[in-house]
Amino acid sequence: MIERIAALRAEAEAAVAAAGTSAELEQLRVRYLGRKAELPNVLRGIAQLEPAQRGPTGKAANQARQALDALIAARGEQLAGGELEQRLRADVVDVTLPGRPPQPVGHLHLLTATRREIEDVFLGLGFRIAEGPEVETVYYNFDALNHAPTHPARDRLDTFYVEGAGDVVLRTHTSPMQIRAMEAQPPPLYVIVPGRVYRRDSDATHTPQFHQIEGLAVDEDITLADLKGTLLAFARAIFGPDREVRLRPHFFPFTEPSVEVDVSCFMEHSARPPQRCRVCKDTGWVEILGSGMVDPNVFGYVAEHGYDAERVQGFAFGMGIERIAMLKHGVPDLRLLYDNDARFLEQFG
Ligand code: 2NM
Repeated sequence: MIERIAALRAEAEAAVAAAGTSAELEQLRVRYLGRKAELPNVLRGIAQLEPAQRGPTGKAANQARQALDALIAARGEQLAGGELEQRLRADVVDVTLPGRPPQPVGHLHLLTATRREIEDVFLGLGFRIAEGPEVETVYYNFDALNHAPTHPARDRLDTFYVEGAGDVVLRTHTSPMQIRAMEAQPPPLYVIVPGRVYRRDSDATHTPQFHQIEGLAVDEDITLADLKGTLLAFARAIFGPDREVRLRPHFFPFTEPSVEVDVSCFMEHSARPPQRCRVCKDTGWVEILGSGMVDPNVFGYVAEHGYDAERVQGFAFGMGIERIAMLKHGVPDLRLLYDNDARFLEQFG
């Protein structure tokens, strides 16, 4: 009997050591230590043995059971630990992954995306971005920008004056911030100023509030060629690498000479002669912005900040962000940009 116990014990020990899973181990526990197993049966039958054999047999069977118990418990912990590891690895949740199905996250408004696109072009050319107040003084909005006292834009029918505040207006362009930028920093200065501007205008092509980006470069030896090269780089970055620009004489109060800048038409013209091109009316050119060499009178207003009109020159330009966005994306009506109709906006994700 003692030999049988030893054989059972050895067999069970080998099986337990070889068990690969907790479930397998549980089957072994039932087989060797369960109610109907051989070893517990031996222990239950001790009383029927010869008195001389009861002691040694009972002792061997007890030891075998205890040893197996301990072995199964130890192996069980080992297996459970490994299985937990595996489950943790398999069940890992990466909370940074998009949901399934992916949830729509929205996108920037066309005007914001266009502003950033334009900003990126000029950042790449070495300009920095400055933003300033939308409520301005007449001094910054008109006087320091060389607007004559009789200039029509000063009229109360054209500009929003803040009631009871003296000479305070909603800025009609972002140029006042360029005067502030010059006051804050001596040349060389390369700055663009994006932002909201306000004019008393409201029809199919004008809203009383719109967005501009203006630019100003002041340095020694700045010429009209620098202006043209800069705006050519801009036009190609926004409207395509094959674009050309052309300058047409114009008038602005703060620049002399002043020009309007056209970009060569970026529409496909080949396939449909009977209809006129919607973008360029078959002229081949599209107006995109106004520009010019900074009038020395403007530097006169910031002379004490290091802007000596005998030493520095500058070019400046201004464009409507709405116009650039509409041209580039073929938007037929300005009001679409402000209606907040998702069916329109979602086309520009
Ligand atoms: C334009 C056209 C031409 C302009 C001028 C200045 C400043 F500050 F230098 F005087 N800022 N912006 C300018 C010149 C703006 O917008 C159509």
